[in-house]
Amino acid sequence: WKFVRNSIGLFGSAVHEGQTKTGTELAPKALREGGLISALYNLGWEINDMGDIQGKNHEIKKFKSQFFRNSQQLGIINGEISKRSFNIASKQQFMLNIGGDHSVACGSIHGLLEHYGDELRVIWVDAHADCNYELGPNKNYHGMPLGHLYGAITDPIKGFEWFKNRLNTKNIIYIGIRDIDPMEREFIKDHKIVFFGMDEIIELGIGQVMNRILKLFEGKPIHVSFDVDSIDPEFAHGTETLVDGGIASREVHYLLRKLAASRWLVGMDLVGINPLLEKTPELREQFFGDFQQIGRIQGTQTVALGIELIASALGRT
Ligand code: 6HN
Ligand code: MN
Ligand code: MN
Ligand code: MN
Repeated sequence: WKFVRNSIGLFGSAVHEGQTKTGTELAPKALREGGLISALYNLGWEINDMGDIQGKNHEIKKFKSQFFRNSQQLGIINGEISKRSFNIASKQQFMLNIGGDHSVACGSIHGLLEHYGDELRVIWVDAHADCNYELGPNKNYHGMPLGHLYGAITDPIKGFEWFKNRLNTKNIIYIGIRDIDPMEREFIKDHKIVFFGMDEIIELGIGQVMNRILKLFEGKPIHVSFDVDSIDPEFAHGTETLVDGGIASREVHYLLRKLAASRWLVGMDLVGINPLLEKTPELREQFFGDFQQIGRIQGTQTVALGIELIASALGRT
């Protein structure tokens, strides 16, 4: 595999249909208005901005589903995301998918699997394991995309006719998980999925965690699926599923800088930002975050942090 490390294929997935609150669909716009594009440009990237996929444009008459909320609509949206993700990877560009809730990672990873095949490695940074299947406790697909990609959901789902790729459970590592449903716990145990939960991060330190992960994934194309609820609510309050005791902001920046420095990182989802749930909704202008390198950014606390996280993953030193 190879990809040209100077070009980004970027799109927003303006989607909230994977859960019950509105707001995550506003994140792509908020990140753009906050200065995301110029931040990436200032880091030396060429940007192919494909615009946003709008969840609400897909009009479906019947929403009733035996599987999960908005299943047909999410199938159509993720089919579109998968196509874009595959096209970007085929052009050897970095795939940047701005969510949206975490349901949009189904499509982006599916598209990368189409191009990279079994070589692809995934780092899932999240408070949650997102591998519910059958009926997840809440019937929300944002808790299920990995269950689906692992092949644990076997029934055909209307809207997902395009879905065919599988993610081998050996090719994923979790970081930051601390709120796991019983079904997920069993699944992770049975499949011996490698994870670094909060206890492991505290006991080993994030430096040792990253050493181990980069050794395991050495030389492979890596995709990072980053849910902002992995971060401690102190630093990222604007998200639906807050879980206390999370990763500190300096540690997630370190994690992403390490991935950038490896030069194996080929894709990123940034998901879970909900500007409507922000504790302090006033826009903050940030001048303290490497002003010269990424320029001026602004947004709510979590939006501004989101831009900074993407910058760290894309080579800010
Ligand atoms: N996320 N495990 C819970 C559920 O509803 O299945 C929470 C899922 C959270 C999903 O944060 O992306
Ligand atoms: Mn969510
Ligand atoms: Mn998630
Ligand atoms: Mn989560």
